[in-house]
Amino acid sequence: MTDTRFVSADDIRSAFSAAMSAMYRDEVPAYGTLMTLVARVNQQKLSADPRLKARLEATDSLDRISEERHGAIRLGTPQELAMMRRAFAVMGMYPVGYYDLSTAGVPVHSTAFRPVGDASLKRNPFRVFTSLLRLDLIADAALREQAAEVLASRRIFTDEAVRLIEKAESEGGLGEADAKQFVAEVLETFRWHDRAIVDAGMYKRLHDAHRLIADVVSFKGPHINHLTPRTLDIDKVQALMPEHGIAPKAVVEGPPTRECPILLRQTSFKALEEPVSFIGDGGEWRKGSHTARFGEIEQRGVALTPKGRALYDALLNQTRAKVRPAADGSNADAYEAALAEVFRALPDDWNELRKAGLGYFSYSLTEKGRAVAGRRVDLETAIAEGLVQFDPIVYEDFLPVSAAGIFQSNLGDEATQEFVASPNQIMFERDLGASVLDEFAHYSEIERASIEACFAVIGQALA
Ligand code: OOG
Ligand code: NI
Repeated sequence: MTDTRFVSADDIRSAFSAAMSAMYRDEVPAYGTLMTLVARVNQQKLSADPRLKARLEATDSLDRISEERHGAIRLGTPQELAMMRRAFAVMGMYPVGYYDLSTAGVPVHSTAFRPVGDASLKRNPFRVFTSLLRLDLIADAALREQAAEVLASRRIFTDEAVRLIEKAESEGGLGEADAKQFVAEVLETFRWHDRAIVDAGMYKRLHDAHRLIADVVSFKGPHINHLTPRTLDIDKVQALMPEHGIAPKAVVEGPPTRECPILLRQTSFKALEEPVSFIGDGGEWRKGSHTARFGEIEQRGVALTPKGRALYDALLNQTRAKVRPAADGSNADAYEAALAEVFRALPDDWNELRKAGLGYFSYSLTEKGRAVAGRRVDLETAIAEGLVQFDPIVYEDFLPVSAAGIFQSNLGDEATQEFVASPNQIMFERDLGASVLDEFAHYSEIERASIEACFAVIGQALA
C-alpha cells in the first residue's frame, strides 16, 4: 500500500540521484564532459539503429537513458555501514550480493544497495556499490589501531540526517518537506572534503599501506568516488574519451562485445589528482594532493544462471591466463583479441543461451498465446508454436573481477598488492545489520514468476 502522506521511496531515490549527479558534475568537471559524450553517443546510436530505439521505447524510459545507473562509496566502520543501510532503505535501496575484493588485492568487501522490483528499477535504477574497509587485512598492527581511532572519531552523517532516517523508520515514510530535507542532509555525507582529518605523515603511512586505506581514513566522509551513466555503445565512448581530454582505463572490463550482451561491461576514466590540505604540526594547513575520484560508464546484458556464470568466470580466467591486461594499455589489443577468441565458447544467440540454461529470461504470452487460453502445453512447445515469447532479464548487479579492475585503475596502477583471500560474508552481514539478497535466487524467482503467469492462462506445464 502506498501512503499518500508520504513521498514514495522511488521518488526520494530519484531526487537523491539527481542531486548527487548535479553535485558531482560541479565537483568534477571531467565527469560533466563524460556525461555529454555519453549522451551524444547514445543519441547517435539510437538514430542509427531504429530497432534498438523501438525496443528501448517499449521497455525503458528513453528520455532518461543517459542518466546515472550507479555510484560508489567506501566506508570505514560497521556503524557507518549499518547507518548507510538504513539511509538507503528510505530510498528503496536494499543490499544485493556480496563481493569479496580481497582476492583481487583490494582490502574491502562490498555489496550494492539497489532497487529490486521491476517497477522501481524502471522508475529509477540508481544503485550504490558500497565497500567496507577491512582493517583486519592490514599487516601493521600499530597503523591498524591508529586508523581505527581516526575512524571512530568521525561522524559521516549529519544529526538531521539521522533524525530523518529514524523518523522514516518509525512513521513508515517521509512527507514532502522531510523528504526534501532528507535528500539534502544525506547528500552531505557524499560530499568531497578537501581538508583531511589526518596530518601529512599519517596520510603517507596509510597511503603506503594501501592507497585505498588512505582514501577511506583520511577524510571527514565517504565522498562519492564515481558516478556511472549508461551507454548504448561502450566501445565507442572508450575510443572517443581521449579526444575529449579524458584518459580511459586500459581496457573495458567484463565480457567482450557481443550480439547478445551478457552481464556487465564497464570502463572508467582514470582518477584525477586533486589538491587537498593536511593538518600541519602547528595546526596550519599544508598543501598536498589526493587521487580518488573518477567517472565510469556501463552497458548491461542478460543475467547469467550459476551455470552460465561459472562458464563466464572460467572463460575470463582462461583469457587472463593468456594475456594479462597491462595497466598502461600496451597490450590492450592482444587482450581484446584473446577475450573475443576465448568467449566463442559461450553461445551468442538468445535461444541457445536459454536452452543451455546459461541465462535468465522473462517469459510472456504472445497474442496468439492469449487466444488459445486454457490449452495445455509445455513451455518449449509453446515457444516453438509462437504462443510464448522470451526476453533476457537484465543483470542489475556487479562483477568482482571487473570491480577490482575499476578499483585498481583508479588507485594507481602500481598499487596491486597481494592479500590472503578471505571472503567473510558473515562478518559483513553482521556489520551491515542485515543479510544481503542472493542475486541468483532473485533472478530465478523473476523467471519462475513469468513462467507461472503464462501457465495461468494457457494451462499447466506438462513438463
Ligand atoms: C568501487 C569499484 C567498483 C564497479 O562499477 O564495479 C565499481 C570503488 O572504486 O569504490 O564501482
Ligand atoms: Ni562503478
